Amino acid sequence: MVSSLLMSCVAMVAVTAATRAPKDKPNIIMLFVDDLGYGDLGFNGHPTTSTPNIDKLAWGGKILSSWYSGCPVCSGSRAALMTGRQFNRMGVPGVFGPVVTDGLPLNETTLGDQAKKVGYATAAMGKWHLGQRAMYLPAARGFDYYLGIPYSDDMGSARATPCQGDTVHTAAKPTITIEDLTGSYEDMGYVGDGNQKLHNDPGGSFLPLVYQDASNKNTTVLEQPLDFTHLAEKYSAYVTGFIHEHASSPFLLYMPFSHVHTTAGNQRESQYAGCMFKGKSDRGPFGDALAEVDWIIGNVFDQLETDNIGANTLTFFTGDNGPWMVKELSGGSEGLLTGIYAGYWNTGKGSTWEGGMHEAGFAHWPGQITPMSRSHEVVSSMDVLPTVSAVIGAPLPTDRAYDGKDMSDIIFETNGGKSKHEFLFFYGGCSKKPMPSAVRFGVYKAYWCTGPGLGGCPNGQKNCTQNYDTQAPLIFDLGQDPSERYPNDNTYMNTTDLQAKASKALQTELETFTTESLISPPSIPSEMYDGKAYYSICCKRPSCDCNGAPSDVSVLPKWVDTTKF
Ligand SMILES: [Ca+2]
Repeated sequence: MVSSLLMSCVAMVAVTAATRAPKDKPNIIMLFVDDLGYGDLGFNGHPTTSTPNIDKLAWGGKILSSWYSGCPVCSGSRAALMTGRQFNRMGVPGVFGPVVTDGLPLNETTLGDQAKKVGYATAAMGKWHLGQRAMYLPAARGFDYYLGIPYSDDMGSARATPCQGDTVHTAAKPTITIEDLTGSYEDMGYVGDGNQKLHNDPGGSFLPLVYQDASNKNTTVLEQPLDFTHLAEKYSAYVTGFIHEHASSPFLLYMPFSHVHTTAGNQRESQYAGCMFKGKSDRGPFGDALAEVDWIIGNVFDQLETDNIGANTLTFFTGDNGPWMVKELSGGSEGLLTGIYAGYWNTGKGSTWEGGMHEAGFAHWPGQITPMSRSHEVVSSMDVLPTVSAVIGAPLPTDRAYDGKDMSDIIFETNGGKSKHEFLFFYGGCSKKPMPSAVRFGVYKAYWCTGPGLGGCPNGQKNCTQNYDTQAPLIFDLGQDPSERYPNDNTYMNTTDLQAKASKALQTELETFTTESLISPPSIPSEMYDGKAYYSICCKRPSCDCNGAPSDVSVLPKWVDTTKF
């Protein structure tokens, strides 16, 4: 009896990660960097940024050089990634403000929900940005754990404790207004109805760092306003602790970085990094912030190696939208995706020009994905959910339309390695409902309108949006012309045939695409203060300013190194 018990204990111990077959419920890591340009990374040719860990992963896997985001701004892009569906199909606006009543509709199935169906442990780190009310935060949307800033870095002021040698201690004040934060998004039509309300909610003034555990669904405010200087150490401790704790069973780790989005105006240079990286990059504060992202990613992959689960882990990397051009040196780089034909330089974040939506991307899985390989087949962030679902064996819901496609053939080089996107439509930017702005088909991209990125037309120009006849869209051959310089050039393409093809696809899209409206759920008791409803995240009413504290590390799981908090 004793010996048989002993034997079974030994057998249990032996079933560790190292012995799990690589394709048996592999771990999934999704790396998602905020406002990262196509040209910002070492592997894509930036001469001075330092991204050795990201570059090593890209080269160790398959670079996906035609990866598109689902929306040229933050919330729409995340909604598309989390659900595999076009953001406007769900009624999600381009951007949710920090005090809104609505979020990603509660009947949507997220990547986390898919992983939970097949028994995965799930964690999210960083910028969620699909609604800040508890019912919309990760712990209610398929993630067991969440640590992060629930929206953009600039949606509230923050602290940044000084590093040695710093002469400036950036304080949280002055308070910024919701109008300051969402003004340029509103100008571009990216803000939904729920964002127009509740402007007097003080919770939007100071960035919170929150922790959630799905087992109790409590949202604990660890800091408000949070400290940017030590944020990366906390993120790193949390994700490496999660990996180690769950090394012997399958997990999904979603890492939408708070970096490298610009901050509110009270931070010098509108970027941040910890003391290891501050002032170190020749690329300046943006390069410092990106180096810190690379450091966290390096720690994650060191942890996989320590736990001997690298071969059990499929990783995707991309950005949520292109660089925010009007932020100048504090924003990212489009690289060669400049959209020269526009005649203005603001062709990044917020626009459907290539610079706004074409992202750096790769897939990495030692032993399953060919190292040093590359494909320019069209993929989308919307493909992640169907692809991961196929890989982990989680059936997709059958009661809804999916815009994303399983990209397994491309990353695993099966069935000719082709994209399943015959037509990939782009919504947002210059388009007015229900029209898409543009479509990618094969090497071509057709535009029914072109317009500038967030911040509008450069040089005080009133209107630089151009509309094109539905039958005669502007067409570029991106195979030969990634910088979009020579549209409708009949020397290289039969424009008439291509326009007819795009127009026919548009007609089908308009006939079949449906959109929904967001519904704001009623107030719940925890949202009431002094007889009035407030929806923001707040450490302590009425001011929501706790001067950084409280940092209640006792709520963190035992696998987090709380000395970093
Ligand atoms: Ca973004």
